[in-house]
Amino acid sequence: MDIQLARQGSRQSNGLQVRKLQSGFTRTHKPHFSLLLAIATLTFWLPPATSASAANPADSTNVLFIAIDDLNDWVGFLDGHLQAVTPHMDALAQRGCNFTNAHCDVPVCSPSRVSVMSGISATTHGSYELGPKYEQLPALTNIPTMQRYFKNNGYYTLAGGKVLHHGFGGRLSSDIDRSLGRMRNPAPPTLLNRPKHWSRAWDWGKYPETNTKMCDYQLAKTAAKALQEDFDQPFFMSIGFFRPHVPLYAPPKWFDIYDEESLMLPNNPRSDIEDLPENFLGINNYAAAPTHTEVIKYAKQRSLTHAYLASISFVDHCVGILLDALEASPHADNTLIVLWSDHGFHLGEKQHWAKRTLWEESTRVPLVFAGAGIKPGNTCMEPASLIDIYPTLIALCKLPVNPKLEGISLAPQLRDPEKPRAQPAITSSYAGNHSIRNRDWRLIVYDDGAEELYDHRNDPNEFDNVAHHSEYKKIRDELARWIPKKIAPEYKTKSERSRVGDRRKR
Ligand SMILES: [Ca+2]
Ligand SMILES: [Ca+2]
Repeated sequence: MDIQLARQGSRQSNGLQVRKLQSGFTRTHKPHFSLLLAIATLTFWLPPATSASAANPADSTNVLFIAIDDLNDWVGFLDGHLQAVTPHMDALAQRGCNFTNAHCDVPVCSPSRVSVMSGISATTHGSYELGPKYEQLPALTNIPTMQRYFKNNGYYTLAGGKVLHHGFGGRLSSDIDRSLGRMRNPAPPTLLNRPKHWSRAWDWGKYPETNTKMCDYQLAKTAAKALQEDFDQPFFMSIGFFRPHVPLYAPPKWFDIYDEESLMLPNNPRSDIEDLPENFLGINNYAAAPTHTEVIKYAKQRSLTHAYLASISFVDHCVGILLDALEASPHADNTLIVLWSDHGFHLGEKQHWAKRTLWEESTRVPLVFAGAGIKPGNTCMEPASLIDIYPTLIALCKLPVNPKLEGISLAPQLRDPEKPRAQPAITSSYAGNHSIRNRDWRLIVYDDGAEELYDHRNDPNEFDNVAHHSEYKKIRDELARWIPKKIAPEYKTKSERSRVGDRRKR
């Protein structure tokens, strides 16, 4: 029998009560918070560096930038799945600021990463899908990547794994001073679980036998070693982990920490889709993800959910290797850490799998700042966007303001997590479709005028579309003021323009 997830459990809660629910997590792996707080207060609440270009790099703030691929809110420090085992990321969230209402700019890998690394929204750069690389987008010709901006301001840049979707290629190749490698995780010689006619990417299971064969693990170890070095300059290290992106292969030990039969499955009543416009129902996920009908037909929901959670716990282990290495390094006290995922992930909610929608499952992401200069033990429920990372890091490291950026620094919320943010988090999926998410509400508008409106104070699962309830018109109109006015059409490379058909439809 399906068990309802945490968000369902908090349906009757207001924002404060939701937070109470979060703090109600009782995990044996959770560190003793009061002790952690005391240590963190002593160790990490240091005055920010005075200048990135200071003669002594010890006076500057280093950055450890950790990107995770396709990780939704199924982590212990958010309220997405109460059984998720993520001790290392939970500990990081507790020693820093956990933005519980953070959202991607675009709910798909490549454009989301372009937005993060450029600080520019898709409605300006025009990439809404896999395809164009950062360096191919005309709108970004004069926009330095975050890494390039730090490098130009005296930083030594290291990067490994999946940071930009296609890596730092072309004119971006010199943005990174040292590569830490960009391998792929291994795949088994034969299919493990997927029905044969499903996309090749959608297989999952216990493979390989050990962590040492996984490139995410190898990357964590390589980065851990690099963190022990002395650098002549402050460093900006970008690490991009591939899991829990499909295929969901991970060593057996990560599957074995969950009991598949008793796993909670998302509460996704068929009736939920009855009050939805058709626009993003059946959105095709680039023809890769299975439909919910297919998942149910082959009875794969439970084992896919298991594999997703196993992949999350595996990547949490990799994050732990990095954080332990930093803690043991000469840079423990003057390194700022940011951890984020490029977008969320559906596992059956609204009869959907994977991403590209404008609902909470697709847009909501983990976002944590911790380390040098960050007050520990904070939770911020104000809306935040991933495009805010770039201006935030600049502010925290005291680099010159980059006036071209479209995000807004989160530094005020890092000082006071209750400080209101005027701007909601805006997510766009394909040109002309937007989600506007503030502290309590989500408005979705589609390019044909269809709308959805959700009251997150009592409907965290977005079950009840109240867009057409007249009593909420004022709220709707307030949110609608934020709908982007200038919307860049989807930019397609030459080879993409030659493709026929609308990839959005199944
Ligand atoms: Ca992704
Ligand atoms: Ca509904």
